Amino acid sequence: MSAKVLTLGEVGALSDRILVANGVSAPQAGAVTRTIVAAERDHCQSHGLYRLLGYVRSMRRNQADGHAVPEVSDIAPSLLRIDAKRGFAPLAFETGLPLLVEKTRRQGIAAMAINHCLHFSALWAEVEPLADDGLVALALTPSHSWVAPAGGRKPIFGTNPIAFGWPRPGREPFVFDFATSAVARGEIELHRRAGKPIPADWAIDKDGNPTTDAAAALDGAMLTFGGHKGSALAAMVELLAGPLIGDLLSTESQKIDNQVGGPPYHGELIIAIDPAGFLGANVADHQARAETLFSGIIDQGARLPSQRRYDARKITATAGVPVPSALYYELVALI
Ligand code: NDP
Ligand code: PYC
Repeated sequence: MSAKVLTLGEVGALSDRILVANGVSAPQAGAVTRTIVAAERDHCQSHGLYRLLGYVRSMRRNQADGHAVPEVSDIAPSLLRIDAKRGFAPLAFETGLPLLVEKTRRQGIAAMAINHCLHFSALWAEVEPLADDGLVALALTPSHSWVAPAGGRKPIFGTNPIAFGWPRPGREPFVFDFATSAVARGEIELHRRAGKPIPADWAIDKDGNPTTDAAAALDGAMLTFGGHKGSALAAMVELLAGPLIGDLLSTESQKIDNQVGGPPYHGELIIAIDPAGFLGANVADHQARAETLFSGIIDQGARLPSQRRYDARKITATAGVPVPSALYYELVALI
């Protein structure tokens, strides 16, 4: 597959131009572009430039409000709500972040609900800044109903990611972030675009049979990771980032999308914890104990989640990123 190499600056400029040309305001476009550049920088292509195709579809079909200005509500000492007003999630997140951090430092724990947002990004981009700031963080969001429950064959859950961040003084935080489906849907879509087969345990076709055909998988139902365990976690994400915060389930988001293939429209829950809340002056001692856990993992040849991303960013800063030519020209045609 031929590819065009872009610098990260060129990735950002292309993303901004496409969004603005399709009616997205500069603040909304800037925030989306920051997540797209970060994803390409970290070799997370399933949430990089390719997502612009869906963002633009949602603009052209009037699903997203590209000029939405997120509204912050300070609803309790430990709670805040951001109404994204049908705008994209990244600007809503950036708008609420300072107050979330302030409340967490004051109360020891705080939660931010983002409502009415279109969410198409990777969640590590949200827990990493919190962990960089010394806080423990958890983020959850449902998506569109693409995933069958363990023991069933009909899609009901979203791909429902869970992201967790733990601060590590003087170094990159411990962060993991994965879908509760066997894989993110974006990964199956990239396999379809590249004409590549998928592993047989990612999805079933519309007749309920295991499939290695990416298009048949997208037409059928994705599977949860770890069978009933992933299924229960997917349900938890639906509940915590849906009914608990007064927002939609993945089935409801799917209905609103009405086959457009745009970003899920729903809510997100972000919880932040200040280690000093429990530990007071003893934070450093206990963080040192956490480091022995990480050493115990690494010393036996295993790696920490996110290490691949952190390594990638050292390379892409100078080498740039390869973008499949077909995708590049499809994107340029959107301007
Ligand atoms: P992956 O299976 O690619 O990776 C999941 C996590 O596991 C990452 O933190 C990864 O770190 C880590 N990991 C992978 N291999 C290893 C290993 N051998 N040892 C230790 N850690 C490892 O993720 P998914 O396909 O499930 O999800 C991809 C992205 O899709 C996520 O960022 C998620 O937020 C996003 N997504 C977003 C949705 C939304 O609604 N907004 C919906 C669903 C998914 P590393 O990155 O360093 O490899
Ligand atoms: O890849 O499953 C996915 C996804 C859904 C919303 C954003 N990413």
